[in-house]
Amino acid sequence: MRIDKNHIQDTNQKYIAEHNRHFDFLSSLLSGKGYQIDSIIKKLGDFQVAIPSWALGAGGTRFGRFSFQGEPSNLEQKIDDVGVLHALTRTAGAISLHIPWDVPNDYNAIKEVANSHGVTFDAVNSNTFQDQESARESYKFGSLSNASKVIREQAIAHNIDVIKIGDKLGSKSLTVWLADGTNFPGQANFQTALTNTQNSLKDIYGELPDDWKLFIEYKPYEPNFYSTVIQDWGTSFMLANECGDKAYTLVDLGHHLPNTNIEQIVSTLMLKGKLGGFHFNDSKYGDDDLTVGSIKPYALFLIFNELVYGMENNPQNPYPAWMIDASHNTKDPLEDLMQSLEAIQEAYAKALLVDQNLLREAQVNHDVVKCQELLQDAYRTDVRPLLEKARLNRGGALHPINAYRSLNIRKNLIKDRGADSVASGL
Ligand SMILES: [Mn+2]
Repeated sequence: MRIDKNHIQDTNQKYIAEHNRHFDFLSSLLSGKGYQIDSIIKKLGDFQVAIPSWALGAGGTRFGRFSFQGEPSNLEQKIDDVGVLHALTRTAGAISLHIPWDVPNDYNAIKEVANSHGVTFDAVNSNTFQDQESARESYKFGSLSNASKVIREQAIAHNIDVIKIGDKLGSKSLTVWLADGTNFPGQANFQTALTNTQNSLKDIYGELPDDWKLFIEYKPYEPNFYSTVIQDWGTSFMLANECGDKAYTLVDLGHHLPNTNIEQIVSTLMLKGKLGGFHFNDSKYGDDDLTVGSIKPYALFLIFNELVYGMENNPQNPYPAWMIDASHNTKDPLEDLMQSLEAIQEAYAKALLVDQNLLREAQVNHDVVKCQELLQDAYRTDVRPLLEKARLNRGGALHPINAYRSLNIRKNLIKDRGADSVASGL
């Protein structure tokens, strides 16, 4: 499945006059306020978000999974789906693989497929939260933290394998998320579990190529409900510091208790040069994995406000890796991902409109009202014409979801792959 660029241009014809009207209005408004429109549009175009291989099929809950037709059943098809997203949005230029499901049979062939779509390989993800068929030891009671040395060694070896697979594809980072924890008080010794985790991570870190990064994800609960070994950003930060310069904290928006001030966490990590990566999603209650920006778009904007500030003022922090980590139980996964990409770009564009100099001045003057006005003035601006322009400049669709529908892409995927094609790794 490959989209002809001319077909995308054809779908744009219907919207171009309207786009031009909206863009001219917004750009004269923003130029009048002193904004550099071209620079904002370039930043939006440069902002690429990795798509996780596990988000291309229908997700599910422990109560059931309702398959979406025409899902990608192998790695090549998953990359093709990311290619579709990238062709339409021009902002999905990378894929993040999950091992063991995405091990290539033919590395060169897979690299060629990705290359033909302009898609690169972002962070590779290990999986020690479930047992694989061939596994000798079980992760039922944990992996890197397990009280059993043999089990820890199996989990360490798996992570090292994942690094080797990623290295052959051109990935430059490994993301580790652990399900390790306990369901009941007294089930495990907290200090032993943390020490084991630290030592296991150091062993993995020791195998990283020089130009790689290790991302350590955290989560307060689920699948375990009493304790999680890496429960919060502080624990992840501490472990990253213990490992060394190439280890960083990864923030997943859904991995926080309700009402956590995530923008403050982002700010602290960037100040300390330890924000390595980001998993975008949205939630109402917990790790809901909903479409980015669907529940709390203002919170997303505030997070981007800190990211923009950090990217401009914290040279000690490397450019973070951006990735979506969501699950699609009811929507067409590709449409859902396009909505997420749009929400991310929108929050980023609005954050770029915050006048940091005026904000600093208002903060110093303790003008609380002015501080809020500055943030909300940016937030209330309809920036969608800027996003459209960024896509248009790069050959993308003015309205990706409309183009996806009018080009009958899902219908074609079903025709190619069959109605009952199910994505692996979910
Ligand atoms: Mn995640």
